[in-house]
Amino acid sequence: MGNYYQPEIETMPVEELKKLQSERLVAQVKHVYENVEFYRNKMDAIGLKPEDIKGVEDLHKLPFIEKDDLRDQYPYGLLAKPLSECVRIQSTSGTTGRRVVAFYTQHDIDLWDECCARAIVAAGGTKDDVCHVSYGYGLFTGGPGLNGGSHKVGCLTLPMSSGNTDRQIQFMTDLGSTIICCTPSYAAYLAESIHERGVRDQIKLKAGIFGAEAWTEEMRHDIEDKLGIKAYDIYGLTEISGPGVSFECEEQTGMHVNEDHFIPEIINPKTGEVLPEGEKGELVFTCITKEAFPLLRYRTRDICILSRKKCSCGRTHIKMSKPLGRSDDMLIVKGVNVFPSQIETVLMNQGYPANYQIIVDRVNNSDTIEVQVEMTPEMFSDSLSVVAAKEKELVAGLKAMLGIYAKVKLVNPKTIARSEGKAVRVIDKRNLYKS
Ligand code: DLL
Repeated sequence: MGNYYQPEIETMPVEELKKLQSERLVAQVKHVYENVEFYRNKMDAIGLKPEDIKGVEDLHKLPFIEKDDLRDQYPYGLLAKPLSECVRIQSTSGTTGRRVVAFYTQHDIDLWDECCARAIVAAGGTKDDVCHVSYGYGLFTGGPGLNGGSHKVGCLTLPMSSGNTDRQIQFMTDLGSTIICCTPSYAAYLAESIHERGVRDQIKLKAGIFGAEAWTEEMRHDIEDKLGIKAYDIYGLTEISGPGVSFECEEQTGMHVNEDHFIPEIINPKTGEVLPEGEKGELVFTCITKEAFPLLRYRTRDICILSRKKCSCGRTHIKMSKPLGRSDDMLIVKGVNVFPSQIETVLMNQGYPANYQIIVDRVNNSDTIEVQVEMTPEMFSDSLSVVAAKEKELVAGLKAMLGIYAKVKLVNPKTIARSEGKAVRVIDKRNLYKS
């Protein structure tokens, strides 16, 4: 049996949990129908009344909501509470065209913090721990979420944010950090840096809480060995609240979804049909406790499997597998969500042809992205320094669009392989998703 932050909820018998979900779902549907025109219109369009939703068994009757809906309703269209009751926004990283802004009341923040506290306690955290949070702070949900969870548990919280590895390691050794929260790629980089500096014996870490991007079991073992810790996965997305939508327990065989707040479903991404437990498909979430920004049947585009197999930790909440892929073309590079279409927009705006390739790799545990673009025949005749200047211009354009550095390589006309079917735009050499 494990440690729980809220044992009565985390180990609640499944029948009771379903009852709780049903009550909360009914109230939530009423809340959004009354307060959000978007939901009212969507439900009216299919003749669905709030009273038609009597419990979780009726969930499938509700229409889906997708990222495009969020974009269309930006910024205030999905708010279900007056702005005067909202205390915070968080947003997805980097992207201008596809920015998602999520709103929180104080109650929403409290519940989110509790979800993260559950993850920290599941990783062995107590008030005696020193919790080192190296997720980014700011609009990104990683830092604020784990920070809030750490406070709830009563750990001494180090709000490090990302970057400045020397300072990270110094605080870690001086203050005796015992739990580290960051992306798995940064954890691997930190592990390497700690070894390089020869300070491994001064590190007191016992656990890591890693998420926000895909990572493999091999990477888990590597980080665990190098740092002498147990590495736990944590999942979440800005739209649904942030980290802590689900988290791993000591069994390390999937992440328990905080089902008292989020109802997960798996659907066939092509037909929208709900699939039975154990089948692979797109993960959909319904928020049943959020006040300000409650999404119902939100399509995450993450491909997963759900399982209610009994877990040795004693938690009854359903487990989701690590995401096994995406049903759209979104890439996560250095923790930033990148859509190939954004890159194409920048290229087109600067007069390049649609012959390009995006190559993503991981070098020394850090993601790299290179965009190879064909020059037009006119550009080709230019001198080397002109080409270099053009590359620089594209790098700046991409930085403005994506928020990260992408290397640019201009190549000769007609050198990028043409395809007879769908163009292969993205080559991801990281092989992060395994099925
Ligand atoms: O990445 C929230 C988060 C912060 C989760 C810190 C965990 C730790 P977004 O930036 O909105 O939010 O990105 C959400 O990231 O749909 C997944 O595709 C991916 N993702 C998140 N966690 C994992 C994970 C945060 N553990 C998107 N494994 C999601 C694989 C993950 N992919």
